[in-house]
Amino acid sequence: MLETTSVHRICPFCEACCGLKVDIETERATGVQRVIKVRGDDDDVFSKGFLCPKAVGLKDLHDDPDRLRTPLIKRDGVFVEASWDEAYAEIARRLPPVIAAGGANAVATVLGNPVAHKMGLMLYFPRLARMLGTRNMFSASSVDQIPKMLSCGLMFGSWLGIPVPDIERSDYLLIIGANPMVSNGSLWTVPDYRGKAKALRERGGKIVVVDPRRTETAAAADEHHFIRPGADVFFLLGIAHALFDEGLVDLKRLAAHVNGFEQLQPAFGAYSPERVAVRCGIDAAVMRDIARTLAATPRAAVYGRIGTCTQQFGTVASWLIDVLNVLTGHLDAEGGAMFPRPAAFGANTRGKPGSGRGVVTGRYASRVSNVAEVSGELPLTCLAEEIDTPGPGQIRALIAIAANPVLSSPNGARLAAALDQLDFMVSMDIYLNETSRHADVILPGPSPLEDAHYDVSFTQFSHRNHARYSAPAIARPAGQPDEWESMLRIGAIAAGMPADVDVGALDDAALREELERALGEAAAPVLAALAPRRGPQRLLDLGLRGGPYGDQFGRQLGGLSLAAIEAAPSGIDLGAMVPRIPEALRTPSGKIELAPQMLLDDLARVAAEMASEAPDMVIIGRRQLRSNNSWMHNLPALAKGTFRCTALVHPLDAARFKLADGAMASIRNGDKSITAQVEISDDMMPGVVSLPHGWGHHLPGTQMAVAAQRPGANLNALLDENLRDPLSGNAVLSGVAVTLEAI
Ligand SMILES: Nc1nc2c(c(=O)[nH]1)N[C@H]1C(S)=C(S)[C@@H](COP(=O)(O)OP(=O)(O)OC[C@H]3O[C@@H](n4cnc5c(=O)[nH]c(N)nc54)[C@H](O)[C@@H]3O)O[C@H]1N2
Ligand SMILES: Nc1nc2c(c(=O)[nH]1)N[C@H]1C(S)=C(S)[C@@H](COP(=O)(O)OP(=O)(O)OC[C@H]3O[C@@H](n4cnc5c(=O)[nH]c(N)nc54)[C@H](O)[C@@H]3O)O[C@H]1N2
Ligand code: SF4
Ligand SMILES: [Mo]
Repeated sequence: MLETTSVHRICPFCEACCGLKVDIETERATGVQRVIKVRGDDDDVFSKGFLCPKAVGLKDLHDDPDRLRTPLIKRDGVFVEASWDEAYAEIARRLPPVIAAGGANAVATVLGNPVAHKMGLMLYFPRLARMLGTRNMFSASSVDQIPKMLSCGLMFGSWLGIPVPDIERSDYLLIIGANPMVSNGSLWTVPDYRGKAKALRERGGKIVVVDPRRTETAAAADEHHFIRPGADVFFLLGIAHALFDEGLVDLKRLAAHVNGFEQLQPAFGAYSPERVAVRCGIDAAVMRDIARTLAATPRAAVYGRIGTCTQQFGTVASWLIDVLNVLTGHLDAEGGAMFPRPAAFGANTRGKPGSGRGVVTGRYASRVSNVAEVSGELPLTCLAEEIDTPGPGQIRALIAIAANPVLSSPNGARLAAALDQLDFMVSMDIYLNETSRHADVILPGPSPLEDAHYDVSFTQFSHRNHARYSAPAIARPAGQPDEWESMLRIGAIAAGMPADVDVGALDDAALREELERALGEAAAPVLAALAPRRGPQRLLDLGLRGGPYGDQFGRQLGGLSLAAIEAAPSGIDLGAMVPRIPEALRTPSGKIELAPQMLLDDLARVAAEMASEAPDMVIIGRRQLRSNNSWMHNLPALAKGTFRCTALVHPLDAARFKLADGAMASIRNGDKSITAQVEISDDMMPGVVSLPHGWGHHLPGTQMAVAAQRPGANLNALLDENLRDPLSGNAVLSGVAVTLEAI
């Protein structure tokens, strides 16, 4: 007898967080379950049935024979399958001696992108970090969004209090260095960007895209302007200058809530549109027109993403984007760039409303290159040197959690060699891939369908407020622990406890202690109200009930709780974003800091760059609809079809470098070179080549049979790990000079 059920699932693959319906067939007699079909959930209050081609990958991922289902231990250089007890015992045998010899900082952690998509990993990593007590914490944030976190932290007071375009009520969007048509939004959770952009244009609104490539987003916009990679600061300064110059500045309601306004005009004085035009490659008239339209449109927003972050002026560019939103009165206004109000775990819904401690950087620095800590982490690009440079404080063990930095960060070859020098490495990963092959122990998490989910991260960036929960859809194999349990166990082992410690009891004790510290006497009834839930569900229930829409443990009738969202499988809509300033601010002054000193100071570097010659040919990255960073190339439904890891070049560049469409070319940056297939395209700005990242699956010792068939070229193998935005420490991934040669 077969039974078919259909369950709601929040897609864990990208930031759009679409609600899906997964049809599952269960064989009554044996209990064996199969995924039959994945489709959009039309009833989902947030995504309303939208899904992209990657969603079907959920079935392929669940079924993938290469997906690890058992821990692996490396014995004499070869991975062998092991029981969970054996794997933890191996960690207990090898991790504590590293700490005993080198201290807490001898162990490093590195977190990858899927951590943000997993409730258990996201909620429990802080516990692991506390038990390890190391300063050597690294993550994909520093090859991604940390410049935006820093600029928003300085301006608004919390690392993750980041405004997002209110697209459904906006009439003008300026999109810089982002391709939401493909990425489905980032630091902006916006399922079906395409449909929302179409609606915006149909109501008479306008979308302008600024990108060195005529992207899918640009093709569906009203205007597209090529920009020289890395030159966004000049373009943004040009617009800001025009706003002052033409008397268009109007802060509206925000005028009462800003500090530093008078410092802006003098700081921007040298950057008239006419002066920066050549440097950024955009006509002065275009910048002036954008300034006027922004000022004249009551509902408008400026948004930037990867292209504006992963460059040498990432933090300043990210700052200037929000400066433009403030100067035109569009920050925190309907149809502008607004602050979501998440139901739980919001960076700017906790603590006292209206002011806070703000953010600081550089509380410590990296050992080798003396690079400042930002948001409690060091740049991922410093990881290799911290491992391969001997001396006190050297990293000797690594815990990698859902991370593939050998492919996803610059100069992975150096990092790969460094990983082999470690005394011990654990990878919590579902594949034996380019990074986990270096581990001594690999702990595989459950398939996403076997895991519960709530968007801890992305409700903070959602264009509309909502709360949704997915219970596990499929029963997991016997003995498969949750990832949060594995993290707690590793932490306990590092803290000197035995490998078979009762992690449930540890979790109970940690929560009790935290609540007692925060609530004193009132902790006991709260704990009682949360019972019998445990683990992430208990933290989620606590977050929801104490959150801005919560039932406040009975004091707010009809308020949210986990039980309430469990009872609404397609989610609960919490309405459009609402103005939140000053309440959302967590700066010490209780004001928006428009002119943080660190950012003003960095304008000196901008001034110096203004005079420098632009390179003849530079490389940038791109994303693709059927791929997600480095790890979805093993899923047959996504990997099939046209080969996508191509180097896009403009016909003029193809002609001068004698490159033929479909032929191979060598791309070189100093002593680093890769070979990639050329695709000639007039969507490119002349002088710029675009290659997606996350490819290069030809490395030995991995177990990803489908990906290995068409490995592609690794963009990051060309890039220099020492090129960073000095303020945020973020890697420079865009606008790097290269030479091209036909093979
Ligand atoms: N040149 C260039 N480089 C880039 C970028 C770029 O634009 N250009 N983009 C950067 C960005 S934005 C990011 S976010 C980073 C991403 O950098 P990473 O996070 O290092 O890379 P991913 O490819 O996302 O790798 C995720 C890893 O998690 C594993 N995984 C997947 N699901 C699970 C799970 O449920 N549990 C566990 N434990 N593991 C899981 C995968 O097998 C894979 O090993 O790459 C960055 N690198
Ligand atoms: N399908 C798919 N979706 C994804 C991912 C994926 O790999 N595939 N990855 C997810 C992740 S981890 C993230 S962080 C998000 C990223 O989301 P987005 O930022 O929207 O994605 P990208 O396609 O990297 O867009 C960056 C754009 O910047 C442009 N660019 C490059 N250099 C410059 C520059 O100097 N200036 C300007 N103005 N533009 C420049 C590139 O041409 C590109 O179009 O996407 C997420 N969603
Ligand atoms: S856009 Fe695609 S990958 Fe992203 S959440 Fe939606 S279905 Fe999943
Ligand atoms: Mo990312």
